[in-house]
Amino acid sequence: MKENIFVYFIGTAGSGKSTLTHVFKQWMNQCGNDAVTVNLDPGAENLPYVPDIDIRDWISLKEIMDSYELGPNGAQIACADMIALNTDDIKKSIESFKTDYILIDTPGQLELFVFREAGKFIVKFLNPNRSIVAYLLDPALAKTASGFVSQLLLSINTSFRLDLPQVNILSKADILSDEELEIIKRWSNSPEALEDSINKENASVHREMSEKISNIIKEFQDEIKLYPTGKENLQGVEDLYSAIQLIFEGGEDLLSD
Ligand SMILES: Nc1nc2c(ncn2[C@@H]2O[C@H](COP(=O)(O)OP(=O)(O)OP(=O)(O)O)[C@@H](O)[C@H]2O)c(=O)[nH]1
Ligand SMILES: [Mg+2]
Repeated sequence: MKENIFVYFIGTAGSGKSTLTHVFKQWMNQCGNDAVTVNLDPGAENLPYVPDIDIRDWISLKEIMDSYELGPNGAQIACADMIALNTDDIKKSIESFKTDYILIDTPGQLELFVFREAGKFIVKFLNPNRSIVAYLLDPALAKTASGFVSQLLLSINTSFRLDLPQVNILSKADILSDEELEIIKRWSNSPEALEDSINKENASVHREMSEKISNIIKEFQDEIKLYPTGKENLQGVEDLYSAIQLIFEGGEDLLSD
């Protein structure tokens, strides 16, 4: 068996991380591949799946709020740092599964995992060499050119912070009309089309800043490869899996072992 791959599902609150973690595992199981799910969100309520490993077994947001008299946001920050103290247990738990893929559902607010040192620490501790970020762009926030750019900047920021291979996903693609999906695809294929749309959208006072931001995006990627996914019919998951396999195994399928 090859060394396992850690996939971190990261995105803004409500972007579909937990759902995609679930859908990805379903797809893996259907294909006869082995995967385990890890919930790293101590405040998660009503997860769409039952995690194989659950940070809530070690840390409870409610208990932290009560013990330290913190509000939900302060408690989330305290929890984010406490997760790092439990990585040894989490690692042992993961190792007990002997699986191919570890699907990690990160906390609702992206900044808890991406901007705090605890996130970096967890990645390095679990496996720095076989980890990838599956970054979810929420279509509800990416329908306008400026919204799309803001989402891309967060994606670049995540890449800058965690310094891991990264795939960009357009989650919940099923809520977009065909026309909306085409426009977003055009923006991702052509920085010029994106810049053109930003210029049409923004008042001239913003134009100079928009150009500078567009240049940053161009420097990172000439073409932004976006993987649309949707929870119905496991839409887009096979392409996402192939992209991850390509990065780590040169495209070789697990089943070919
Ligand atoms: N139509 C549609 N809705 C989706 C999809 N994925 C998620 N949703 C819905 O979007 C909402 C948020 O989904 P979650 O998977 O909980 O998102 P999340 O990023 O884990 O949310 P937090 O952890 O709370 O930040 C839920 O109501 C989901 O049912 C999808 O592919 N299609
Ligand atoms: Mg979630």
